[in-house]
Amino acid sequence: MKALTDSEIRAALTDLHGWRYEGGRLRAEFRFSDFAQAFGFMAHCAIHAEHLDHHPDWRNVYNRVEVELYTHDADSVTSRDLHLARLMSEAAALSLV
Ligand code: H2B
Repeated sequence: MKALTDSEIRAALTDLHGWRYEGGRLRAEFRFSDFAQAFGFMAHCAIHAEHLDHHPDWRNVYNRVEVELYTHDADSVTSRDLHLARLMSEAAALSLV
């Protein structure tokens, strides 16, 4: 997987709301109405992660899920991270309605 340049990453983030590029990683925080919604979101994203063979570093506290995405193999952010970020944002949008 090829590392993306900082400007490629920043350009991709313009239509990925809630994600920021910080410390060499994509980061986002999702909030839900309760733990069940947060965990449901994580279960949904876990299936995507398995399909993509690409896994988030994440932390859940009650209704909050903090996510960091980067590609360990490339020690950088790649198109796979952007792909997973997009899927996670879509999943969160579904759970929030
Ligand atoms: N997830 C992430 N985020 N980065 C990786 O480099 C990565 C991964 N590599 N999931 C995969 C699994 C690799 O370890 C396996 C062997 O394909």
